[in-house]
Amino acid sequence: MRIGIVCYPTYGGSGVLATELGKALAEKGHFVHFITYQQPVRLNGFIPNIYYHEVQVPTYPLFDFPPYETALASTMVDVIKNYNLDLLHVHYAIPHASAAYMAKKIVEREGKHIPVITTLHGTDITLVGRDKTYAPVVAFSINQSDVITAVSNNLREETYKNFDIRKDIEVVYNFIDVTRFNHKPLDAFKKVLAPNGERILLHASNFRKIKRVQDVVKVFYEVQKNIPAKLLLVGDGPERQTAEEHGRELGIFDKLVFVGKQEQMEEIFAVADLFLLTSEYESFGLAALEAMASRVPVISTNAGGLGEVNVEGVTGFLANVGDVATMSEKALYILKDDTILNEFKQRAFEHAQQFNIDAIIPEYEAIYRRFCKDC
Ligand code: GMT
Repeated sequence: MRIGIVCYPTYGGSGVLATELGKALAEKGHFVHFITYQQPVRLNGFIPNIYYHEVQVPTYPLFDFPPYETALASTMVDVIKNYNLDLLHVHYAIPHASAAYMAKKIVEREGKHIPVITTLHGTDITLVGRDKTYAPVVAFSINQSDVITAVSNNLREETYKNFDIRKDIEVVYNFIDVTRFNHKPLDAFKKVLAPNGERILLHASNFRKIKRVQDVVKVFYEVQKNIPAKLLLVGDGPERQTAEEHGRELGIFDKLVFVGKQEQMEEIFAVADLFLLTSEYESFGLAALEAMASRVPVISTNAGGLGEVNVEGVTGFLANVGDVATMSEKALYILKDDTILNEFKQRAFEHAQQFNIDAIIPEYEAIYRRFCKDC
């Protein structure tokens, strides 16, 4: 099949997921065309049947806001026509679903039907998309998609709650390549981080408000009072400074390791003992799944779809948003005892297998085949 994929090319979960999907589809012999404003971060290395089309947004003195969506729709039209695409799969509704609708209507006038599959990822529905400034266009363009998918049951429900959607929303869970995360810890790396055999707690995110990184620091504060521990914080964003400040105020800054944005997450997960995800909302929590695939148990909130990924008492524990006391207590329960920790590690790894790429890619292919019977 000839598939156009539209996504955000940055470190966010939706872009990572879309890029990994495109790479996996290409490996299965499909022709995949990425249409984005920048090379997707995970699109590293040459794969012959992957094409990357950069959306150029010309500036003009009149434009305070260069019209990205128009440039995106025009690029989609070019790629559909030049490569005779069979379908478009857009990730994150804003502005991808509405740009796809525009492109679809343009090529329709020239006799070409292009099915649009829209995958909803989270904040496109629960945060940004709900904003009145965007909501009517988001609802309209989702309804115009030929297929709508959501990455968890919770996000499906949230979408129905927040928008007047008149179509079925199908749940296709996020996935990971379990072989990629099945790494042995690098001893040298572990020694630098935790020279005295401290437990390593890990948080990775875009440090936005919704992640409540201050709760990660608070949980760690309680943990390090009881056992030798270090906290590794990966990623960057608006709340990083506040988290650093919080660490200084609590007098534990020397136990915090902020490493900024990193690409080789599998090396990092491999040295961790526990993953902390204290978000106010997560549609799914791809980072938690990556941790589990790396044999790292998870302490998370029970917000959104996190309960569909992290299983209470099996792969880790869940607590109400802001309930630092429970999260700390459960973290200590897991970390205090080697046997308990190893049991959680093993179960986290086993549970992650059901989200393996091999199981999920065929679900997307089956959706595509509805529109492309003989390709
Ligand atoms: O919030 C983020 O981490 C970024 C955001 C994105 O769209 O890139 O993530 C959302 O999509 C991910 C992939 O489907 C999910 O795993 C995240 O849970 C979701 N984030 C939120 O719902 C806040």
